[in-house]
Amino acid sequence: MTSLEKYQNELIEHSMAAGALKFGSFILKSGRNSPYFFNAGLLASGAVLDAVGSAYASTIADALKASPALPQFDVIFGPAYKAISFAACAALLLHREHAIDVGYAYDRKEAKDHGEGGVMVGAPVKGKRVLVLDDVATAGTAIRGSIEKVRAEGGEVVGAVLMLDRQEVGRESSKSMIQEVEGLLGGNGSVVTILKMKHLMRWLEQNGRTEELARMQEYWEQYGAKD
Ligand code: OMP
Repeated sequence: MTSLEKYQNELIEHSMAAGALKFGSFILKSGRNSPYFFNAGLLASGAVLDAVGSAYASTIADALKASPALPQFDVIFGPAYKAISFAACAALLLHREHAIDVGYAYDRKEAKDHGEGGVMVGAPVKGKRVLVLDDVATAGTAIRGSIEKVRAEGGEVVGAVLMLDRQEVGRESSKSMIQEVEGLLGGNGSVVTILKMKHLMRWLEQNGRTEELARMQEYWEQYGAKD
């Protein structure tokens, strides 16, 4: 793997300093015992959000220019709770650093039955091309839920952007989570990520953290999605 982009390095360093990225022993939602855990809820200061927003914005802007490209979109949707602020920062930094102006929307976990009502807040998604933004994905359960929510509101999901793809194989399918979610989006939809497990391994290697790297390698051999 080639060297890390500046924004990837910065996001890892901020995440380590904030205690959001930890190496050790952690039981996941899947029951797997992982040598690392990423708690995006701890990315919680102005400086850190600046790095997070910048990393999302650079990943999105690069993907819009890539081939095959991330399709053009009108609105970023960040699901409650953690992704709400990240989606706001991504929209802000897309505008400030890349001159791309898109809408920003999020949902409520409980529907409001008065005032404007409903579960969606922010830019309307009905009839719009929507990019779903989320933090960590393992099996893709959360991201699938977000796609359904946007569709239920009449939006067309054209892609997704993740902070971290843990690159794990599912229990029932030999396909990676990314392939499965892209399949759900149809022909043109694509899923892009700021970081993958392999980037974290590269960072450990660059920083001489050999013990942690060895444990990551072991986990990768057991559960890594090698596509
Ligand atoms: P999926 O919905 O299976 O893709 O997993 C995403 C969820 O896993 C997150 O919303 C967290 O609840 C949790 N998680 C992390 O936040 N960080 C990790 O490093 C690993 C997990 C996890 O349990 O797999």
